[in-house]
Amino acid sequence: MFRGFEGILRGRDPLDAQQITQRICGVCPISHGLTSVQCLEDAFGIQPCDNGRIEQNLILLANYIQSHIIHFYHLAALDFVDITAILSYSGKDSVMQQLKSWVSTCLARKDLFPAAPFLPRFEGDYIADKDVNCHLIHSYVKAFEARGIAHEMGAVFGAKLPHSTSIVPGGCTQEVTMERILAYTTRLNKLKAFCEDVYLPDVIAAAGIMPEHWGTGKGYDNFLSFGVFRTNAEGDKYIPPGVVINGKWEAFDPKYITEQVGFSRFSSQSDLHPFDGETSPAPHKENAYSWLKAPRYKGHPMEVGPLSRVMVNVLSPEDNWIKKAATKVLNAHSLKAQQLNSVLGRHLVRALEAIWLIPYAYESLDQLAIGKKTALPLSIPDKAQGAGFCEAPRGALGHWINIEKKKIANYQCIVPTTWNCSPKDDAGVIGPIEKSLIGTPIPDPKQPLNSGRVVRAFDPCLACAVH
Ligand code: NFE
Repeated sequence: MFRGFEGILRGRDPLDAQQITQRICGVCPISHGLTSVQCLEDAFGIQPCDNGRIEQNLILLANYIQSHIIHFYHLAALDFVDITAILSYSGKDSVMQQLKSWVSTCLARKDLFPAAPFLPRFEGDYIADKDVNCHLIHSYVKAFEARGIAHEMGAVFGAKLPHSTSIVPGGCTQEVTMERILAYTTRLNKLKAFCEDVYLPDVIAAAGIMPEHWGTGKGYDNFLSFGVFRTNAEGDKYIPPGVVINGKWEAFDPKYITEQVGFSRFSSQSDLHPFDGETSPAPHKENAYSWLKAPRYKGHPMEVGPLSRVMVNVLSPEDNWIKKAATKVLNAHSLKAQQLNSVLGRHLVRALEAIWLIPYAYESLDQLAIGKKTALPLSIPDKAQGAGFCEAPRGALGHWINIEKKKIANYQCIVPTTWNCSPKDDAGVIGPIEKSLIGTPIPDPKQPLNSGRVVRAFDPCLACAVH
């Protein structure tokens, strides 16, 4: 659904931007808030103080873990898990028993189908083993609790979640106290256990049962990452940025980003850099088939997301911790880096990222300075331009602002799913998910289960993509 956030922002106080853009989505609001704040910091000519920067990272990190868990269990797992296997559940867990009764009601009452979250579904080659299914359904239920813990953890420094009220250009308004550090740490301990003992083993178990999906969903060999988690005032990032085009690494330069609208429902001029971007909806435009613009880097469609964050670092000429960690996992599972460009590869690197970020969270908590300032004074310039580059859980997120007379004159967001779900560009070149669908085996065209598996492995969010 087109909402027109860019239009909503025009004419407003620049400080409203990080509150309004967080409303683009309830799943990744922190990424929008932080990208907006970085965009404003760039326009205001300020850098966050250390405490504020670390708090921002910790809020985002909590949102990453929440988002990765929701994706695997609540958005994608039922592409693999046979939910009807719960009918054979004979254990005592009360939530599992309730679920069993609901699924059995859904099967008996066909008239309830449109309202049910689990059925109807495409029929096909779900996991056959009933015990494995029941184990994964149990994890599905536990994952709700884990997501709740992650939201609480983000709210420690974010003041509330989903939509944080504490993030500001230059830092964060939550003071650093021992109570807050402990509140975050106790929740992090629980999430560490969930990610290590449940999430990653479940992904590996599902992959072991359906190894054919190492070979489905291959996209372009084009990967883009803006890098994320600022480690200092110089702009270094814990997950470094990078670009891979046709398998070849290069450094990221924001000047190469444009958006094309040849097949998009916009009458705006095509191929504009976001500083000059326009958002003029044209619902009835001939040949247009999407509310998404087609973002391009040097004219190429680019995949974004956890896989891109890994690939730009694995293929980087620089040594870095991601390359080391990824190589270790690839060797342990006898996999080649190219095999990650697949349905299972996208699920695996997402789960790995959740685990890899946990030691960084502990390290960041240690760096907080109790009682020291968390934000800086700021003033809004009469006229300025700024850009913010961050990584949302689903990939590269950029915001661009033009300020005139202390108000927002233009604001543009290019969002991860806009990259991944991009329609054709002006030259008719298809987007990354379109590309990854080609060649997908669909044994029964009436039950295109595999197409759902390919698309959902990217973790698309259309609310974000269209905004
Ligand atoms: Ni609505 Fe989002 C993430 C952003 S996806 S979830 O992650 O930004 O386009």
